[in-house]
Amino acid sequence: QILPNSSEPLKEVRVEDDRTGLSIETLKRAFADNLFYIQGKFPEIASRNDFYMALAYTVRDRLLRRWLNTAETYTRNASRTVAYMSAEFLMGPQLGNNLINLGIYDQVNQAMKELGLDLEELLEEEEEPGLGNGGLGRLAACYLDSLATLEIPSLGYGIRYEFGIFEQDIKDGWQVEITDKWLSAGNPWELPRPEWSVEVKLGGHTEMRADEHGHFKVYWLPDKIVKGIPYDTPILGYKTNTANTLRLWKAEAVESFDFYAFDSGDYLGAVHQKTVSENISKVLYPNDNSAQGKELRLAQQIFFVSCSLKDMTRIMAGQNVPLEQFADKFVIQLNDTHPSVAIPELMRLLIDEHNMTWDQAWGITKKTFAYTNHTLLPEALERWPISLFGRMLPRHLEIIYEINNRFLDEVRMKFPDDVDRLRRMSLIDESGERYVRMAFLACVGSYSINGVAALHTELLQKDVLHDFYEMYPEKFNNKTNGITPRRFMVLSNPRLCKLLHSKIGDEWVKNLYELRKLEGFVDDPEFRHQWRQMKQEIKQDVVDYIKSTTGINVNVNSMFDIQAKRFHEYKRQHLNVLHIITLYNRIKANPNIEITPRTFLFGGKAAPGYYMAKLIIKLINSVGDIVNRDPDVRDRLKVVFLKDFSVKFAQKIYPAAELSEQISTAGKEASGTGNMKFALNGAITIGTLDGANVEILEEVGAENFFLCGLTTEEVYALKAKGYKPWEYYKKDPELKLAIDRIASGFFSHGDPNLFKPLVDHLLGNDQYMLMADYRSYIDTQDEVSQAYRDIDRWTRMSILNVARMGKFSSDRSIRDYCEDFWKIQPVKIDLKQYVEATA
Ligand code: F55
Repeated sequence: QILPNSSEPLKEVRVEDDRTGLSIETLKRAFADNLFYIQGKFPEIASRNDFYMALAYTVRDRLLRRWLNTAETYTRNASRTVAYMSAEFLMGPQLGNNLINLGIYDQVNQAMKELGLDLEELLEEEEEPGLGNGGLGRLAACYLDSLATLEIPSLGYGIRYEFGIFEQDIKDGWQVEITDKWLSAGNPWELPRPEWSVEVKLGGHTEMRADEHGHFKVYWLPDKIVKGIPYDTPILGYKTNTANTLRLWKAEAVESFDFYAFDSGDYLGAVHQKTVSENISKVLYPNDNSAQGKELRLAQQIFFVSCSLKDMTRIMAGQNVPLEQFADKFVIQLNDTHPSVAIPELMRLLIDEHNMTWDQAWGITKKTFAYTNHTLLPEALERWPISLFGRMLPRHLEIIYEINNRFLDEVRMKFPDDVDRLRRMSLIDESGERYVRMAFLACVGSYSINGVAALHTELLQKDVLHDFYEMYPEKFNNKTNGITPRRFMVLSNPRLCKLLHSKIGDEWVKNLYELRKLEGFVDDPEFRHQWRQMKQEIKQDVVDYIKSTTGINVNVNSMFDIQAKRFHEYKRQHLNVLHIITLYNRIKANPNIEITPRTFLFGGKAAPGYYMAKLIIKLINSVGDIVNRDPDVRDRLKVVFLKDFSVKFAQKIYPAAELSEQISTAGKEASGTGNMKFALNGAITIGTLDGANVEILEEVGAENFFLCGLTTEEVYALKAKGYKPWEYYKKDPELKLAIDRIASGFFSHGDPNLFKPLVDHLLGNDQYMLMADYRSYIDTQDEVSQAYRDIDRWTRMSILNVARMGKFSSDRSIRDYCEDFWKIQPVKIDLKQYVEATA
């Protein structure tokens, strides 16, 4: 019973227009009101941040009505709900996106203008929540946007890190990390919900004891309890009334001060306990594609997963849905294995805390979870040392052992007398130190297992999860990633949108396949002219930006050749560098050589502990120092490292790109999503047959894509027959010269030691086969340069890339998830005045 029992029925009360109205006059009034009553400022003394906050609250008020209507509808209908569990949500700035999705960007722009303020400047003011590393976290954010846009009841569950991904500075060409204090100016988009706090147990031991009926039961006696406090952020769909919730958990000590240790006089001990608890949600681990096996990381995982599952049982109780129907009420999507301890945690909750039998609990669990794998790299597959796992989660380890025993019985039944298979498939790796294999646990405990691009899913089935594919072929399926066109087109590329609007309207924002209509204009010279004009204007903005932030002069007529993504050897930013050096060497050999002017832009962070990735950043800056200054180059080549790549920054960069570098070693990049963002904004891809590149090529056509490099099969075959990078180096004079220039110290003030580790890697084992792919890459780049000189051909390719990107909307991905295995339908939200209780 939510409403008080009273003889007087509750009256409907109209919420003040100032909190809901969308007219320019109302927006201005509401803005002034928020500046005064929330920021406590009058315009003359208000800072830009005060203005930003006042506007953010004005927008939030308008979201709240939709949010509460949505929550009320879901509660009333006890709607089936997707719980998207992810250790990362890389949301990006919220204000602009909410203006777009509310459909009031132009009104607010006008309102601000009339108040003498510049909306662009206010948007710039927002500190983005960098609660993710890269692709995986950004995918989660795109999916929340699509879920809300498609009106699917959903909740995002994660961690409210106090410090998100570090801020990147460059000092003397090296990456330097600075802590990210995204909360320091306050976060207007979140609402704390302390009344829904939950407790999470950690450590201790288990005991078997008889209950009051004489039945034996396992009791877990933890040695630590932490409290999780939910912070909710509304996620509004594009031009719908649906506003779903992102619920992030902050860790706190159970009782701040008055616990046992304090009573016994151990004041500092008590304060220490508080710090230990709060550490759990303190900082995001800054590694992408590598799992570190750190204790605090496991604590983060069980913390947010346990909070979220208990939250789900609370929601069910509130809607009078019995726990037996857990799998009907919720589907839980696991964003990689980071939340996969949810599987034993749900078992524990159902068995230990709700007295279900094992079979009952397992039946529910197996129907609840679905697992998305994001990587084939062995170093990124999570494994927890048994000792560490058992110390923190003794009960969960027992449950995992039991799951494993029953699972191995199943395997034995299906594949009799195959001892090696049992060893390979066991949830416990016993080859040396014993580990829990989280990907295997996720496979056994889920009804669906998906990869994130067709090639990736195929390789999962053939390779990393082959045994599981043979065991459970019906569980495997592909869901090619997608990106939201709202943020990565409508918000970030207004010039392109205006041009599209004039030709094909706006339907494409909700149905990206509508972009196909552009194909009808590709032969129209006037349209092509407008297209080029548009690109030129966007590039000019970036030229100005680079000038003001780095002092480097960039030629607006040069080709903008961009590689922006996390730094990793498999992504091969250094292959790109070898191309730059090759062009430079050609100029040095013949200063009058005809060369297509290019600006090489790089952006991205390296994991702080990843030495080789940091050395590649240093190499880019070192090569830039030489190339950018050499008078022989005559400004035909420029190399710019754009520091601190983020969602906010990405939105500026993608629209300006002409060439998109997607050159990972075939078979290594699960999907990639930057590749989609570039192409959707009219860049042409130079890429390998890896991840979603394969599907982009298929969609845009081979004549609109620059393909290079070995295929996955060729990579495997070459490895098998014995790969000798040195041979490629010896045989190719351009490659040899490029490497020699690095090795000799030419780019390091004569110091041959600086880049030696990199050179040794490349000529030694060259794990990612740069040497093998060099020639193909360079020749393809030469074709790119040729193509760029044919302005009409290039423009046509650019238009056709945009026209044929429909498949890569995250709306398509989410629709596929819904139809294939979430089995969940849209719920329409009526916008009515919210009912408020009054005396
Ligand atoms: C973060 C932490 C750990 Cl322990 C492991 C991996 C990561 C991480 O950030 N992974 C990641 O971003 N993976 C990427 O996921 C994208 C979305 O599916 C893919 O497009 C991309 O290929 C993949 O590398």
